[in-house]
Amino acid sequence: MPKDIKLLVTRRFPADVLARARRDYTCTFNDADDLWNSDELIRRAKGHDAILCSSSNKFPNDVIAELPDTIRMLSTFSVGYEHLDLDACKAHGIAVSNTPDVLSDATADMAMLLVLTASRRAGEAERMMRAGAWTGWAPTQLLGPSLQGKRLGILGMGGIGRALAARARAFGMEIHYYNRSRLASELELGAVYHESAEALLAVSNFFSLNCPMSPEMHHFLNAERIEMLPQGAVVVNTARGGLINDAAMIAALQSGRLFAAGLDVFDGEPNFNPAYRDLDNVFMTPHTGSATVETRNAMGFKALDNLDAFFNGEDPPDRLV
Ligand code: 8YV
Repeated sequence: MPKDIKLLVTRRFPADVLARARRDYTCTFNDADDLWNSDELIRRAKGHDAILCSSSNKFPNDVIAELPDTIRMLSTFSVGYEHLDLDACKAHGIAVSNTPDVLSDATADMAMLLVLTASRRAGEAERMMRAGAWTGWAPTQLLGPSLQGKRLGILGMGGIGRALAARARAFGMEIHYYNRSRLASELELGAVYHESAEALLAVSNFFSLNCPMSPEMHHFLNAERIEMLPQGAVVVNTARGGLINDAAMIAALQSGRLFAAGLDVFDGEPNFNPAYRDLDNVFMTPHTGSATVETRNAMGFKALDNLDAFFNGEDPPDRLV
């Protein structure tokens, strides 16, 4: 690897990832792990050939346009790439790659965790224990719906959706899905395909968002679509917060139209609608779907593999542009 390639590393990624980056590139690191704004990103990019970033770094059209001409590649440490304007990158001759597949299992684990914690009221239970408010076992204490025999609707049957399906099958759930295209039967494994997202909503006792974020999907789960879900459904989101209209979701959780929600991602995160904090039937985690040691290392190594390929004159395996 040409050590003279200058790489800007925007976040403090896991130590083994940084060590490999340091070994192979001339790096500028962000030891404080500050979240640089657009102006800082542009300023710090000067004198570099490539950027290793995360989805917390936003590269819309105007930022891409202001990047120095020396930048030839953006490698994002994420499967999602809605934070990068791909058209603008293409127009400016900047290659882009992401890190698919390696985080599917960890993210599906988190989705399953949210299915369980939301339906079995784990947040409420834990708060009760910590508050010393448990007065003893009771026959109807903290009851929630069983998973067995229930329909889990998965919106987006890519790697994460399929990994969630495998887990949910083991819990006795019936898998339903909507995807842009129907899967081959060896990938479908008996899951029931629906012709539209709306048809999927209508059968989903449990509904999991596992699709990419795009302008068309902004606030997909709005009041109208929540009404399509069966009464008392449970919603989980490990994809992107912007897929949900929070006001509609909060109203449905307050009224009991939805039984519960499990949320790992939030519109405008790290800020989020404070009304969620007052809802007992919401279980929340801070965007930690891929947060296992092995997964975060694998994401970093994949991001570096893509950079290595590009600067060796090969096509990056996960090239988006
Ligand atoms: C990351 C994610 O933790 O990969 C993604 O798209 O949302 C998460 O796995 C985060 O985005 C890191 O950039």
